[in-house]
Amino acid sequence: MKCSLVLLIVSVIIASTFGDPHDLPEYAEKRYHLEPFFKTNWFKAMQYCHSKGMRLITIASKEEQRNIENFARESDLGDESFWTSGTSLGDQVFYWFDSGKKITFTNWINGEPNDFDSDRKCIEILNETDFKWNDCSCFDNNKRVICEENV
Ligand SMILES: [Ca+2]
Repeated sequence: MKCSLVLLIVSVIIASTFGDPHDLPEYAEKRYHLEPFFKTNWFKAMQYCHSKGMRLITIASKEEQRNIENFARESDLGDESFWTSGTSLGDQVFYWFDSGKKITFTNWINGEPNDFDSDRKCIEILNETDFKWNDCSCFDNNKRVICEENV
């Protein structure tokens, strides 16, 4: 009896010290994968992530933005741009392709999106602009791919 009481007290102390392991911020629930060997267009990027059982990145909050920035910086690739799953293909507004959700949190470069010729329907993030967003042609072949999955 004494032993189980001590065990219970220790359990409560551990739980209150370390918290519930499921109670993590949203950004901590994703794992990222950077493809270091090729650059490609948005469609191939999407296909590549799906082939790995992952998704092209979605940035739904400030925390996710910061997490992806840190991840991309750690890759140490220098000035690069990276595809996100953000697009306005088939729509008049930008949405996250994999979740189908309208984009609410944004981090555009000043003056963006500038879709004046209706040809810039996919969202890239650029190292050189502190990972702010730009709408560009989905057919640009010069961007890197970051995939994500839930953990
Ligand atoms: Ca643009």
